[in-house]
Amino acid sequence: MTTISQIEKHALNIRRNLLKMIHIAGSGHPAGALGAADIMAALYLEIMNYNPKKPHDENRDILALSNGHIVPAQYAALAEIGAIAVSELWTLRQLGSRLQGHPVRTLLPFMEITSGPLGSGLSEAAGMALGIKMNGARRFVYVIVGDGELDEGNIWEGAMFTNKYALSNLIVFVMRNNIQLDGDTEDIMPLEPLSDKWRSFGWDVSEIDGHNIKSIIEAAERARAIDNQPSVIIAHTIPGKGVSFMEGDYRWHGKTPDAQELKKALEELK
Ligand SMILES: Cc1ncc(C[n+]2csc(CCOP(=O)(O)OP(=O)(O)O)c2C)c(N)n1
Ligand SMILES: [Mg+2]
Repeated sequence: MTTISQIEKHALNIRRNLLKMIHIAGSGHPAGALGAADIMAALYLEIMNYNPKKPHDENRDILALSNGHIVPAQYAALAEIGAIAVSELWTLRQLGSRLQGHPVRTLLPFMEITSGPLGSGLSEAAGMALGIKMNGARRFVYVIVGDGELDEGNIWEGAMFTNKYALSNLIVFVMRNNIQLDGDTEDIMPLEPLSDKWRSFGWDVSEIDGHNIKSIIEAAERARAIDNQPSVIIAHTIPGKGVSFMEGDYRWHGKTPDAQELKKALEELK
């Protein structure tokens, strides 16, 4: 078993590496990725059932990243578990690299869906969860969606479908960081009361501090124990978490840190 403080160390490495990657690439989305680092670390180091050496194991759990723009956090997490080499991280967004700016399913092991166009990941994951259920297998499909991504109608189609088939093997994490591309979510398209919306679609809802590793693990355990409906975990997170000048500021949604900013950020992430 991995301890909480070990997972926190992995989350710190994920934050440091994803910022370096985005800086070298000259393009990327630091705010959401930094906010998702603790959940990525908890999923790969503790929550999910898989063997890093066996991506084709038909009994392992699945993580579908629907808000594909935060994929540097996932690549960095895959490096933490040894599924890819740290040196490969520095090829982000280069021509011919397996690490494109948004996930490409066929390029890397453990990339379950191709994403980037927001809104489709939940529906794709629901199809997988239904297939798993029809096969009578015990596997979980975890999905990460952004809060701004919830503006996409397709999310709610997926939510209805998942409820119709009572896909209790599907667990969604909503990155509730209150920002999207060019503003705060409640200014652009108000989502509240968000829990009530999911509940009215037939989902079990929990809300957690998405930076508290213990809370993340416990919420996933609770969700796995529910056997008659899908679960959503609304994870309250801080965009840019860990870097003072990025925290809470939507302008870091898709802005690359320059050399000075990277240096300052890495000094803070220790
Ligand atoms: C269908 C579609 N429309 C627009 C975009 C452009 N886009 C990329 S990320 C983003 C904001 C999404 O908000 P959220 O999921 O909350 O991301 P965060 O800013 O928190 O990282 C938008 C509009 C896209 N990728 N796909
Ligand atoms: Mg957001």
